[in-house]
Amino acid sequence: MNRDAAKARVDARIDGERLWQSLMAMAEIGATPGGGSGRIALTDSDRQARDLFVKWAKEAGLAVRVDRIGNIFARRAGTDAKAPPVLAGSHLDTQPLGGRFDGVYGVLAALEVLRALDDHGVETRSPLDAVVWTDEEGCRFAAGMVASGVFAGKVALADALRLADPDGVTIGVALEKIGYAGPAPVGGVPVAAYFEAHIEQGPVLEAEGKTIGVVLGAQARRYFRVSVAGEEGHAGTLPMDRRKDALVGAARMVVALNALAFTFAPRPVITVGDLRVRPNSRNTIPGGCVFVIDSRHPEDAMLDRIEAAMRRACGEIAAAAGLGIAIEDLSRSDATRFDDRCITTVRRAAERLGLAHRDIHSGAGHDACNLALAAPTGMIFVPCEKGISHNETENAKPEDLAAGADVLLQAMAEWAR
Ligand code: HGY
Ligand code: MN
Ligand code: MN
Repeated sequence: MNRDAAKARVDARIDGERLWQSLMAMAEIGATPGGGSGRIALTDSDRQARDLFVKWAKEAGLAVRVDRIGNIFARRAGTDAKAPPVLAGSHLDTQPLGGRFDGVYGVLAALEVLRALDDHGVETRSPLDAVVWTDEEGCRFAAGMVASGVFAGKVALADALRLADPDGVTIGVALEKIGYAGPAPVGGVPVAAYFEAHIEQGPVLEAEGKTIGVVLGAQARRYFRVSVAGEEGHAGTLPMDRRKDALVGAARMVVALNALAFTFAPRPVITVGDLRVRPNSRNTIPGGCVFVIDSRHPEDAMLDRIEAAMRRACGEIAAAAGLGIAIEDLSRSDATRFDDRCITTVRRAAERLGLAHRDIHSGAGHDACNLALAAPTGMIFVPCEKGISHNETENAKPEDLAAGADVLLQAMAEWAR
């Protein structure tokens, strides 16, 4: 290791056992039968996870504050209270049948870094914040990464608070209900840098035997809500040729969207995972069907073409079946390129720690994609078993999780000194 590298390295290591234990304790909240986690945003299990994080943060002597969209910031003071903070975090909410590491790893790795810096008596000039972003997954309120979007100035707070779940409960009401409608303004403050540690949620690092992914950026993503209107009718009496069956129309659209993905190169990913039928009764012909399209591609321009093709395909199917159709833009995130200085910080930290690493792009979206709009941002990936995620069997090795947290410690300390 050269002298500069040795000088640059902060002499502190995280406690891997404490990190692992905190992950396993958090995984007991909203544990699912298949061994995963189910903590939908702003439900009681999300509240319990938040409460546990706040308890640990206070026990670690951190100052905790909550902003108006429920983002939680646990602060370790620096020597200069006025210096812009270095932030690190992720999300505690999960998919309905999610894993024990997606999001929660980045939150608890950030907390572990602050604990370890205390253990080793390391001072930083800037304050350090471990952050929990509200509702990253967007399963319930459909936008996804909405709270980090407000923090980064991409989404208006009022619009975010008005987002409603299928039962009409808004984010604002749900935040009040779980006691996390905080007083602090959302964002609008200078941030020195943001880092997010996350499992890769893909197979590359494990396949190549690499411990650290130096994340260069993330692909573009667009969500659309498609509402198909037909006519309710009696399943037993209405002849087949006189029906306006909204579910049959929607099903044809889902199949067409899937086929569309194979007609572009490089291929996008197009998914319909959320589909609701009205009135959802076995002996009533569906009069309405609403589904969400999740479409992603590395290039924005290609996603423009893919969006036009998707709108055309759905429109033609609706017209041919005499169905009404409305396609609403739910949320979009352009292709993200992280800050070159943060990318170098992560790469050098991996090298200093002697960890096998490689540059990588993220197929998944992250709160870091929003933070990148407001501050120098970088991400650290660690392998997960067979690349599986958004699945109860999601798994990762304690030693890889610890290595990622050590890289996070070096990265945060470098930007905070
Ligand atoms: O959907 C995503 O990319 C993220 O995992 N929420
Ligand atoms: Mn995630
Ligand atoms: Mn996720």
